[in-house]
This record gives sequence, C-alpha cells and structure tokens, in this order.
Amino acid sequence: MRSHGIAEEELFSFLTSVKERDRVYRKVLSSMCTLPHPVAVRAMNLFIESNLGDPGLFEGTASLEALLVERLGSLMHLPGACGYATSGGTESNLQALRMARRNAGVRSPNVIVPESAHFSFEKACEILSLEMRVAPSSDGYRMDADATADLMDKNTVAVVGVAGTTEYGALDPIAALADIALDRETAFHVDAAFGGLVLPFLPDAPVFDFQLEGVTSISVDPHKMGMSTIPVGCLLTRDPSMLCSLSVDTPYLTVKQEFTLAGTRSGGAVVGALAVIEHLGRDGFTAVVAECMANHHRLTDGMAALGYPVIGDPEVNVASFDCPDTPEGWQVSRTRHGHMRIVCMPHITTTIIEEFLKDMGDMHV
Ligand code: 0PR
Repeated sequence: MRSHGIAEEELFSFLTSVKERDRVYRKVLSSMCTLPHPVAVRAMNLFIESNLGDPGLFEGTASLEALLVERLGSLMHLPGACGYATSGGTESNLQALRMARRNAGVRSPNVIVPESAHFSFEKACEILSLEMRVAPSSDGYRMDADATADLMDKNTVAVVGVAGTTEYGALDPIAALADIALDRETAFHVDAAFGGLVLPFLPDAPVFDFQLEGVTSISVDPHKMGMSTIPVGCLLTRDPSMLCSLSVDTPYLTVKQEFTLAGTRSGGAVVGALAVIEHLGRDGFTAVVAECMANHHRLTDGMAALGYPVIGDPEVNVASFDCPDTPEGWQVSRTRHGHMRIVCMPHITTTIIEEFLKDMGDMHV
C-alpha cells in the first residue's frame, strides 16, 4: 500500500486510462453478460451500501430480494417458490447440489450431469465430494434421458438438466428427465441460468420449469439475459425445507440462521435485478428477447448462406458453427469441440450482425 494516498483526480485519471484496456461490448459476440439496463445501475446506486448478509439491518432491501424471488418464481410457474439471490449460476448450481446431497443423506453420493453441463458442476462436485457421472448426449448436444436413467443408482442424489446450454443453446429433454427423477424420488435441478430469462418469452418454447412435477430446483441468472448489474443469480426451490436444510446458525447477526453460501452480499445488485424486471415487465422482456432471437436467426441464416450451417438445434440465442477462422476485431468463443460460438445478447444489434456477416464474407474472397 502507498504510504500517502493519491488525489482523487489523479486516481480517476489512472483508473480511466486502465479501463481503456477493457473491451467495450460492441464487438463482443462471446459473452452471456451485457450492458446493464440503466434502471439497474440507478437502483444499484440507490442501494449501494446495502448488505443482504445482515438482512435485519436492511429490511427494505431484504423485502425487495423476496419480491425478486417471487417474480422469478411466478415466471417459473411457482409463485410461492423459495429461493434467494446468489452471485450467479455457479453458486446456484453448487447450492442446488449441496441441498440434494443433504436431503438424500447417502454415504457415497453421485449426481448425473449432461455432457453439455457448465463447468460450474465440476467445481461443485469437487467441493462437495460428489461423484460426477456424465450422461452422454443423444444427438451430440442434448442429454440422453435413457442413458441418464441407466447411470442412476441408489446413491444418486440429483439429476441435472440444462435449459439453454452454454455452448449450443440447446435444451436437454427436461420433461423426460423430470419424469425419471420423480419416479426414482431423486432431486432434479434445472440449470436455466441463461435460458430462464429467454424461454418464458418465446411463443412455443418447451416446458422446463416447476410446471413439471419432478423439477425440484432451478437456477436463473438476472446478470445474463436479465440485463442486471453483476453479480446476481437466483436459486429457486419447490420446497422451503430444501433451502432450510442448508441453514447454519448465525448467533450474532440480526437474523439467527442463514442458508446462503456467501455471507456479505450486495443488496444494490439484487435491487438492480428487480428494477429491470419491474420496469420492463413481461411485455418489455418479450420485446428484448424477440429482438435477440431475430438477430440470432439473421446470424444463423447469414452463416448458412456462407456455408456454415448452425450446429444442433438451438432454442435460445446461442449459436455455434463449424468455422475455424474469426474475422479480425471480433470476439467470438470456441466450444470444447472447437466450434465458433456466438451469443446474440441485447448489446448485439442488427447492424452489428450485418457488419459481422460482411466481415465473414470478406474473409473468404
Ligand atoms: N450455467 C450456465 C448454463 C451458464 O451458461 C453459466 C455461465 C453458468 C451456469 C455459470 O454462471 P456464472 O458465470 O454466473 O457463475 N455461462 C457463461 C460461460 O461460462 C458465463 C460467461 C459470461 C462467460 C460472460 C463469459 C462472459 O464474457 O460461458
């Protein structure tokens, strides 16, 4: 640490100059985060000092967290769902498996995850000492339900399905998996970290939520398609006792028990997430998602015309292509199979997609 601090103006000119090294979102086609909606920034600033780790001090903020859970629970067709705002999909997925392990109480627990699962499950299984059994995909990109059933045994504490996979935008056969889990009395966690704020706003999306009796918990992240400030995810559970099973005593806080993973938690970010949901409403989200999907389809049509048909059958605004080269200046990502991957987030406009397709076309002349 410096022995004498530097003046504010000097500090901010330093910070501003270093920020120039960060990418601006414009040509970033690889991210599942986006520019926060202005109401999220404003709400976050209003609640900037709020700490949900001690909710008795911030009762107003805590009630807004409860409202966020209520709004997302209703969106997932369970208005009374329990839950809390996490730091994102990784924490939600970890806590979902932790609940499942606690509730099952078996000696050598295992979980079944799809090949397409986000790497957060690998972290969660290591931390929780769970054996991670990977179910193959039936068509390359979707979990095989029969293979999942074959992998289960008496020590299986949870099955995981993904609604909107990170790499191919696909949906695992959630309804079939929910039936299997219900039949075997096993927890079924749906990772809708990305798809949870896309699928409810699409006209004919498959059912992936609490409408399916077997679904016991869901991850859905406002800091992805919810356009909130980072970090905000949300873990939802069907049954309050699942969440309460994670409670530990917190003797010297204003509340005496907590089930969250983090202690100190940003109230500002959580209110930011709620602000976007309240401000846009169903109509606003439907419009944002329609725009993202229109751009996604323009992209997949344009890429197909260039000789790169989309891989698999994405149901959300994530598309991958067997295209080894990337035009200069664009940030795309590569899947584990080496495919070019593009996410049409709200910051990716039609003009940007047209520009990208033009650069793609020019690359091969
Ligand atoms: N589940 C799914 C289906 C996800 O896609 C992700 C993240 C997670 C869980 C984990 O969420 P958190 O990162 O919030 O813990 N998917 C993106 C990915 O890993 C996250 C991301 C976002 C990556 C922005 C890059 C980026 O610029 O690809």
